[in-house]
Amino acid sequence: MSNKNNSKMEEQTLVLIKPDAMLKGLAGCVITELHSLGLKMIGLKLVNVKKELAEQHYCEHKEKPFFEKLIKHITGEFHNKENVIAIVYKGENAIKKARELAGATHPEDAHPTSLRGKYGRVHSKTDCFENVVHTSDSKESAEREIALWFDKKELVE
Ligand code: FUP
Repeated sequence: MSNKNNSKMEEQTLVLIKPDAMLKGLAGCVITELHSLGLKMIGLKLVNVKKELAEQHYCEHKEKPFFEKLIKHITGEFHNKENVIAIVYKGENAIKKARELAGATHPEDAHPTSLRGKYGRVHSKTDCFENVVHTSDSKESAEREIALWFDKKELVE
């Protein structure tokens, strides 16, 4: 019998495996850890991130001093032009669960067992937050970001 209350809690979130993690060969391991959250993967693709998509994705940070670096990071300019893996997960509290696994934005603040705590760093020469993954921070952001990265028909529901 289906539980109507459970379906109300279902949400979707966007996860991006960033170029630093791709260059280090961490994609498989990141996906394995995400699998442990018990969420359903409903979309996945490899993206060669162009400046326009990067700027749209991070539009809320447009005025921040680190914006340019952020764009260089996600477009792979710091990491040998690496691509990004974009994934949509669906499930109960998907947004909170994915963010907890990711850890705090600054890798040194991130819990040591989180993805950013384990695999992230701030590069001492570029000052880039090599923080492994992006995960949506709210339902509104998730909806906006998923629509930006995926066509509806690319999601398997
Ligand atoms: P998060 O939601 O944890 O990815 O963090 P934010 O949306 O606050 O920041 C987006 C990205 O900006 C982070 F992935 C890293 C980068 N950033 C910096 O490079 N410097 C800063 O001081 C803060 C954020």
